Amino acid sequence: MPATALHRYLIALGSNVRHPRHGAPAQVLRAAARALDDAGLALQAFSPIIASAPLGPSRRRYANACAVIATRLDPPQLLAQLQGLEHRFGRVRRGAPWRARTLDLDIVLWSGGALADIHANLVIPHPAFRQRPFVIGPALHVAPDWRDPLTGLATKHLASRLTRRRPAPR
Ligand code: A4P
Ligand code: MG
Repeated sequence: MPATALHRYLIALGSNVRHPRHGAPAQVLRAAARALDDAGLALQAFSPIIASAPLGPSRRRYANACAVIATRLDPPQLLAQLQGLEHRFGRVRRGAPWRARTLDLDIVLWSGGALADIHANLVIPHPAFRQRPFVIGPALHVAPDWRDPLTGLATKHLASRLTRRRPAPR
C-alpha cells in the first residue's frame, strides 16, 4: 500500500465528565469532532450523540457518538494523534494533579481491514465494539454497510444481533 494512500476510519467518541470550557459531555464530543477536522482528519460523517448508561465502575452517564474520518495517517500515527487530542481535552490543570480524562477516542474500524500492532499497542477492529450498543448504535448512522473484517458482518447486522439478544421487555 503506498504511503500516501487515503484511509478511512470509524472512530468512537465517549465522554462522561464535563469540560470547563466546552461544557457537558455532549458538547465535549461536538468540540472533539471539530478538533478532528481542524487537525486535518477530514470529517466525513458524524453520528447523532446518544446518552448511554455507564459500562464499568463509573456512575456518570456517557455521551457517545461515532465519526468517519479520512486521512493519510496510518493507524499508529492516527492513534498518536487521537491520544494527543484526548490529552488536550481531558486533562485540565486544577492545582497540582491532572484531572480525569473527559474524552475517549477509539479506532473501531479502518479501510485496511484487521490489524494488530504490538509496538503501538493497537488492535483494529476494536476488540469490544461488537458487544457495545453505545458504539454500534451511533455507528449504524454513519457506517451501516461497513463490514467487520473478522466476522464479515456489516454494522447493521451487528446492530440487529445486539437487539435480538436483549431480553424482551415485560
Ligand atoms: N488501544 C488498542 N487498540 C485500540 C484502538 N483500536 N483504539 C490501546 C484506541 N486505543 C486502542 O486506551 C488504552 C489503550 O488501548 C491505549 O494505550 C491504546 O494503545 P485508553 O483510551 O488510553 O484507556 P481506556 O479508555 O481506559 O481504555 P479503552 O479500551 O478505550 O476503554 P473502554 O473499554 O473503551 O472503556 N460506558 C459507556 N456507556 N460509554 C463509553 O464510552 N467507555 C468506557 C471506556 C467504559 N464505559 C463506557 C464507555
Ligand atoms: Mg480509548
